[in-house]
Amino acid sequence: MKKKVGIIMGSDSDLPVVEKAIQVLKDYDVPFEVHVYSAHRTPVEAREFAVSARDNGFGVIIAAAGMAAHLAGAMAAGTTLPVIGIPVKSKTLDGIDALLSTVQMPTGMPVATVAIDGAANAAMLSVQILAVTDTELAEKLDAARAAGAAKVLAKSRAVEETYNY
Ligand code: RP5
Repeated sequence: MKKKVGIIMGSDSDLPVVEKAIQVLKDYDVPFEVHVYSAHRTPVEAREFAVSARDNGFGVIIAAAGMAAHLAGAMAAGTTLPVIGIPVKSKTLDGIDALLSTVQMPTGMPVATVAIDGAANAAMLSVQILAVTDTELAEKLDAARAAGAAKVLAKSRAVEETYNY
């Protein structure tokens, strides 16, 4: 049975960012569930998700939140599954508030924090974690890396042809 990725966001207003993670997981054919649970507004549901995640077939949790972003930390407090935090940019502090709230976890409660609004990388990292025990997924990752490198080298050739003298 393939492990699922749990994607939790603090508000449906985080969806425009979270959709980038959803797309990556679809691209890799990784099963996932998406929920809106807030560390502050619905702490009971958030906690229940975290503590039952391993038994419910999840292998990784991605938590996206903005402002005083305690969601990823709350997930980490409830499970020993790997938790990836996405700090979501807000209007007032450009996401620095969420970045610091997500990344500055106490020892023993790690959250792997990606860049502000870095949802695609959060999903990539979750795929890489699942690929530790999934050869097919690892091969897909290798193929994507090779395709990405080929694209960059093609761009390099175009620049070289235009500007070298
Ligand atoms: C956070 O507060 C959410 O993750 C969201 O980024 C932010 C604002 O939420 P809304 O007021 O838009 O629901 O908890």
